[in-house]
Amino acid sequence: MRSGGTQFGLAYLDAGEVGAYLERCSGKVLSVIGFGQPLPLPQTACAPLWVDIPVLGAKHSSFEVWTSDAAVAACEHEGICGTTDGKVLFASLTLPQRAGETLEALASQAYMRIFGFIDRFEYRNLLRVWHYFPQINDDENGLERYRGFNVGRHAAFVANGRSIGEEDVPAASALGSNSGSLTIYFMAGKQPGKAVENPRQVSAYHYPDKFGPKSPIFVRALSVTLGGQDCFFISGTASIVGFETLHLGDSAKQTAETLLNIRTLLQQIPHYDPAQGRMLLKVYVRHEHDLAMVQDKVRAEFGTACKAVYLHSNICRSDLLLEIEGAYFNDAR
Ligand code: 3EB
Repeated sequence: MRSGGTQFGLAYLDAGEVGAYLERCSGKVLSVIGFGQPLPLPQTACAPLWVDIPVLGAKHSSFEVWTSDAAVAACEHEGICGTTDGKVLFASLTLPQRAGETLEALASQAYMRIFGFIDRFEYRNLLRVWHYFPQINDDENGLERYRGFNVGRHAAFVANGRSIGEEDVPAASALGSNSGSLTIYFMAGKQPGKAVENPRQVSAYHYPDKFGPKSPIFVRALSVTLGGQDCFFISGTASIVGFETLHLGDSAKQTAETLLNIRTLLQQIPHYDPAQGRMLLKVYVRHEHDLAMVQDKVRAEFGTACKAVYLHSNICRSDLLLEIEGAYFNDAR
């Protein structure tokens, strides 16, 4: 970060760094999401969100902190706490799954509440959404829970009159957590972003129904300028070409394919320059024993200037062994 002020953007911090960082960015923190072992944190506009996914490597916790270049105010509506800097709206919700209730119904309720929230504050454009829930690959009433989630998300988009095409669809990721309920956090804008799809992949919202009765709703990447930063949000990216998973059982080849998919997205940024800007990654690895291999390949691709956090998580297709999401920031010209 440049000296003399907070920038719009993202930092991944460990337990030894996050406290001082939050103090320094006081009044400009949009959102704090903790992974791994919980830790007491300095007060922010909304309470930090916790996601029960273990952090891989030497550290026990990792903190995802979104900050603004401008003053941040809290905004609350129907039990959802959010923050805004006048350009983006951040918020999260955690919905417990009660006995007899399906994840499909819960996903639909969650999205209806999200749409109500962003419409209320007039940040109607979802830019980036993160979804976490346990037992993502388990069966629920004859359907994999991730697939049920997709049915519910789809129903809410339809009920809200949102089109399922590039103009209304955010970048996203959906991963398994170890415990907890359905946890979603999101960023919405006054202005829409620009969707970027991957020519090597079928758009997720056009997946055939062999992957579930309703397609997932996300774009592969989204670019938007916020707070003087050109931002490029890369959705969860995996070893999928066309619509099929490639390299079944081969985590090294899946990693290479995933990195090629990310490279293909980055190539669509006008004037992309890997030597400039800041790249951050969240790498979700299904099997802990793949960590060193994945780290080596990610470092070879992006170098040491790229901050990467490694999490031990189930991926939304049972044959996927890893998934990588990213964010790239560059000073807007
Ligand atoms: C894929 O490419 C992998 O359901 O919101 C990646 C990012 C994936 C987001 C979502 C799912 C989602 O299909 C899975």
